[in-house]
Parts: sequence; structure tokens; C-alpha cells
Amino acid sequence: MSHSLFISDLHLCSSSRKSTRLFEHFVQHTAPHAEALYILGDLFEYWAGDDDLGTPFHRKITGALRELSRNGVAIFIMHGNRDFLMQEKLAEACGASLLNDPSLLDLYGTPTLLSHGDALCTDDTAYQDFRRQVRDAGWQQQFLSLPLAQRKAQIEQLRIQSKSEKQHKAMSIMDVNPQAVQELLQQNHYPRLIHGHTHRPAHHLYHLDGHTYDRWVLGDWDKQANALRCDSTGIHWEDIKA
Ligand code: LP5
Ligand code: MN
Repeated sequence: MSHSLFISDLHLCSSSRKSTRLFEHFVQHTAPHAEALYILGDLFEYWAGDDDLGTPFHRKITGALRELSRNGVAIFIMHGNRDFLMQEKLAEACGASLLNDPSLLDLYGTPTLLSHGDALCTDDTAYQDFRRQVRDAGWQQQFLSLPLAQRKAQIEQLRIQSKSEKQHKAMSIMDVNPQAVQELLQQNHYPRLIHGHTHRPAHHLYHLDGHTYDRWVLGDWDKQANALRCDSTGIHWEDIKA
């Protein structure tokens, strides 16, 4: 049956051996059966700029996706909070298209909104302030004009700060804000929602303004691979064996 797959938060890097192995297996054995693969952000642990495409690790990942695309699977990549600096060169190397956050699609007859999910964590005001700054086109242009090694050094500092701040943030602050979710759904005429980022895989069912809607949350790939499969019968967790 025609179907599409959704994954997010793989956080791939050269030291993430287990998730890289899971990813390669997924791309070679599971994804080729789909007509489309949607990567909803944080494919990489971080992305410092498209001039970092040449490392052996990045070539391995982009090559695996390009091969999948050559085999006829449409690949869509959305920015996450860690890899929002991915640009056209990266997309081209993967044989993929970049997807806006959020994106509203008709999936097998059901309107479906796709998002990474970080923009919905509005209670995390420190993060949202930071997000506004680094999503600014002028800031990005200036950051990307720095030498790659300098960008990576700044990102390492940021990772240390982020890890330390997260230890003091309440779990509830780092989840989506229900009001932010409601507003997004109202603005988009009550679609089904799929997002990642929070690493709390779940299927939520809500009632809002007389509508029933689903919120599917993808998990990260730290301990095990997870993906959602969508076809004309609905959405299901994909069984991934590695
Ligand atoms: O990713 P995760 O889930 O662990 O944590 C996120 C938020 N943290 C981040 C930071 C990334 O993890 C680090 C890698 C990003 C690479 C980006 C590349 C380009 C930018 C380079 C800038 C130097 O996204 C975390 C959230 C958490 O999700 C849950 O939602 O809480 O947010 C933070 O911890 C951010 C802090 O609260 C605020 C940090 C302020 C840093 C100020 C330094 C300014 C540097 C210059 C920027 C203009
Ligand atoms: Mn994320």
C-alpha cells in the first residue's frame, strides 16, 4: 500500500554509532518501500553550514539518502533546532527538498500539519529568545561568514550551555504549550499534527472547538529507531527491525 514515513531527532554525528547504524538500516531496508520520507528536523546532532558537507561522515549520510532518492523515494527535510543552518547544497546532496516549518499537506485525504515542534515550546522563554535571534536572516548571514572551525567552536560552547541550562528547566517547560498547539491548529483549520523535538513519543487525541484531532509525537533515535507510517487508513508506528 502507498505510504509515507516520518522520522525526526536522529541527532546523527560521527560518534553516534548506534543511531547511525539504525539510520543506515532504515534507509536501506524500510524506507525504500515508501513513496515519501519526511525528516522532521534534527537529522544531525548539529549543522554548522553547507560548507561542512565534505566530511566522510556527512558524505556517508547524504550518500545514503541520495541513493534512496534515486530509487524513487521523495525525501523532504525540515529544519530542527540543531540543524536549521541546512541549506540548498545539503538538500541537493541528499536528493531531497527542504520543507518549511510548519507545512500543511494533504496526506492520503487527511490534512496534516508537520512541524519540528520547538516553536511550540513557548514556556521555554530562554530558548525562544535564543531561537528568535538565530533564526534571523541577518544573524545567519553573519554567522555563516565566519570560518567553519570558528562556527564549530561557538556551537560547542552553546551545546555546553544548553546542556547545563536544561538540567535546571522543569520537564513541563520543555514540552509543547497546549495553547500554542491549539492556536496553530485553529489557524490551520484543525489538521492532524505530527512533530518531534520533545523526545516524548506519543499519540494524543484532543477535542477542540467541536473538532477531534490527533497529535503524533516522534521520539529521538538515541536508544531505538522510531518512525510513523501514514497511509489511507491512518497513522501507525512503523515496526523497525535492525
Ligand atoms: O537540542 P536539545 O533538545 O538538547 O535542546 C534544545 C534547546 N537547545 C538548543 C541548542 C542546541 O542543542 C545546540 C546545538 C545547536 C546548533 C545550532 C547551530 C547554529 C547556532 C550557533 C550559535 C552559536 O537548541 C534548549 C531547549 C530544549 O531544546 C528543549 O526545548 O531548552 O534550549 C537551551 O537550552 C537554550 C538556552 O536556554 C539559551 C541559550 C542562550 C545561548 C546564548 C548564547 C548566544 C550565542 C550566540 C547566539 C546569538
Ligand atoms: Mn529538536
